[in-house]
Amino acid sequence: MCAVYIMTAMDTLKSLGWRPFFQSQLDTENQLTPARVLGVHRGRIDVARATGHESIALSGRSATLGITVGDWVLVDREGPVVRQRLERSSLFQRKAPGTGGEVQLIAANVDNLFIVTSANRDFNIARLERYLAIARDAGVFPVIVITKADTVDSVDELVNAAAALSPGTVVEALDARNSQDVEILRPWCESGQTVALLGSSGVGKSTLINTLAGTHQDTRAVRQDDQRGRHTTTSRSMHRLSQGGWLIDTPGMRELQLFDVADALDEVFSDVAGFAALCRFADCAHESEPGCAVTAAIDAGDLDADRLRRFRKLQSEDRRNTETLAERRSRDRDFGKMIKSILSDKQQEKGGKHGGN
Ligand SMILES: Nc1nc2c(ncn2[C@@H]2O[C@H](COP(=O)(O)OP(=O)(O)OP(=O)(O)O)[C@@H](O)[C@H]2O)c(=O)[nH]1
Ligand SMILES: [Mg+2]
Repeated sequence: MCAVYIMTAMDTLKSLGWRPFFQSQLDTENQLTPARVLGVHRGRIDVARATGHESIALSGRSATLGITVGDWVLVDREGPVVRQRLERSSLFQRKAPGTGGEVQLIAANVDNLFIVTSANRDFNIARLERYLAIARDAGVFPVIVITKADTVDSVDELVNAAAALSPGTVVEALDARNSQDVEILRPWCESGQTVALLGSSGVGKSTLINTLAGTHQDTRAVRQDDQRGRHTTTSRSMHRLSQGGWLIDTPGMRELQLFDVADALDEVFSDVAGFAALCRFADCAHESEPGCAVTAAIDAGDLDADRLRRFRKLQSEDRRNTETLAERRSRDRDFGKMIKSILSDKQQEKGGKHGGN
């Protein structure tokens, strides 16, 4: 009877996305059970355990664990208290908008990413390259989904342009409201798989989830004049597909700044990086240096000058943000050290007083 229960619980965990990677982090001694974070609110999280769903308040130490949607946490078997956050298999994060140099977590433990764009003015090659770099960096499989294919005569040109961006890129064009069309995405949302959807406001992320999962999340028409969305979705949430995996909806983000993704950029732009490796000088800026293989490739028509320009733009944004964030981390570390030393001075003072008494 007990063995049957354990198998059922394990099956439920697997369907929640549980993997050997998480299992290996469990300490068999303690009385904690794993739970998947489905939603994060101010001071609370919604989780799913093998035994069902619940909402748990975060306070004290659990409030400092930096929990995001998709995370696995360990919860007390008896009471609803979060004790630990497990190491993540993947993480989406961005530099928070503004100059503060803060990092904002988007989603964790994601397997596949639907990069959603629409067959209208939202379609933008530079934006797709940015999202592809984010996917590579997070170690997740990207699928470019072009929605609103029903609104244009032919979507082939857009599909070809997107497919040419990086070797092996999968591109699907569809009407996100049409249940037959979205079936093409099922192979990436099988049981136990977690898929995050990223894309500008109004491209149809929530619509796609509603059609795939049969849910009724709010969606709103884009503005007629510029086709822009209205930021209808305001928080991240996970949605279950019947007999399938999980979809994470996210609000359309105006700004998705890169940081610490230099290697991922080299992968996405492997064509440019490949030519650059042939330049005579290792630090070639691909401007007017002799023996520059990149400018030679542009002259020969083997490389698009615009692609090089976009690569450089993303590279310099990445370098700038990486520096800002490193500075902030170092400031935070110094601040932490200062607080520690003040506390230890105070403790010593107290110890001195007690010693004197
Ligand atoms: N014709 C057509 N309309 C679509 C398609 N996908 C979405 N829409 C419409 O586009 C509008 C915006 O869709 P949403 O799903 O709210 O977009 P979203 O990406 O979730 O937007 P935010 O929540 O603001 O980030 C809605 O009116 C949808 O009905 C599509 O494939 N074809
Ligand atoms: Mg939405």
